[in-house]
Amino acid sequence: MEKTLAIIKPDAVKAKNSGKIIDRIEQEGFEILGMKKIHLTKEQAEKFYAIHKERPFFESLVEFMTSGHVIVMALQKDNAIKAWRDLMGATDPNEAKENTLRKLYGSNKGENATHGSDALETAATEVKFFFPELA
Ligand code: 3AN
Repeated sequence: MEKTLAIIKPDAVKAKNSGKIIDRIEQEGFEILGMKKIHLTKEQAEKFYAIHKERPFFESLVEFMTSGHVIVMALQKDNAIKAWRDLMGATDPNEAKENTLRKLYGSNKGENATHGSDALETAATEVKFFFPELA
């Protein structure tokens, strides 16, 4: 079965929405293989988002992701990558479908409550980044 990396971002943790998000993950049939609450260092965030280094929002993304605790999870399900991205909704919460996590709990393109891997290769890299024991 497929694995993906999910992150509950600092905005959602601060707003005390983590419990509701984790409940949704379980109700939608994902198995949580690993979960931890951490405060990313600048170095970790820069490394994790290295693929976006040239994007204009890179610095603010790193600043936001290091602004508070996050909850990182390795999730497993059939087609976990797409299933988790569907549950999150569009990057911009204003464009996300009703009842998706970003629609419910996100504020804008940066503070959008959750992260999810976007493809098989990135999922493998991202799961390994936080849960080397699961790789
Ligand atoms: P997704 O997380 O839906 O795959 P990407 O790959 O476009 O979206 O964006 C990667 C990360 O950069 C996301 N965590 C998102 O919150 C952030 N991001 C994307 N666009 C912007 C933007 N215009 N301003 C601030 N942050 C952004």
